[in-house]
Amino acid sequence: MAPMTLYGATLSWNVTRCVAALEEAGAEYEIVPINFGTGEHKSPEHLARNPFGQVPALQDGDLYLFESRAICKYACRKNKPELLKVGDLKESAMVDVWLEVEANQYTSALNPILFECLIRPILGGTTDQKVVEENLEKLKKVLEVYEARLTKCKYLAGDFISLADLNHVSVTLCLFATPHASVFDAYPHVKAWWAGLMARPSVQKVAALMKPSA
Ligand code: GS8
Repeated sequence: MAPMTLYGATLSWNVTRCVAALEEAGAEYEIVPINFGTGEHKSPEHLARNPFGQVPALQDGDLYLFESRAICKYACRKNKPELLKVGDLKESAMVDVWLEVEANQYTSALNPILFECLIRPILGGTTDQKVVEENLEKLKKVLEVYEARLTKCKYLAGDFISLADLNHVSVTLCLFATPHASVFDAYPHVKAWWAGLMARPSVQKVAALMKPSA
């Protein structure tokens, strides 16, 4: 079977979110970088893959997908459905809950921090510390909920690894590239959960790809 193609540079945490899922699912895939510098993401070829002119996009034969979390779910359904607990009504519902929490609580607090600390300086601007501080406070409130949850079970959806955990990987690796990694220190169960994720070969692969020299 021909490998899938993931379009987008691995400096983007939306792209590496997909890499974590593809790796953990054991999917065959290749990565084709898209050059923002030349505006390739707005070219007709790429707009045919992602009509919003964004990365990532995935091609699998005649199927084209965009939206990183939809791509992640597809990789799991195709290659390792147990990462979604397909077939188990209650466990799959818990996976869905924590997939939503990742997108709407965790990453929505993290995104402005990552943008201010990692992207704004590349664009020639200066980090807005007020935005960072406000969102660190939001993140701490979210992490309190995670700490309580991870006191009861090993992973977010239960005592099993799922896509809900893996979807946290790319943005959390980025958080550790900012000066604010110590925000995790107050949450021992969150730290242990993260250490467990970091030990997985799939996550190691993502971490290696996100290093600028990779
Ligand atoms: C967001 C994609 C996105 O913002 C997803 O796939 O999860 N909800 C979508 N992609 C950015 C890359 S930065 O990580 C992008 O392509 N930006 C270029 C642009 O919007 O022009």
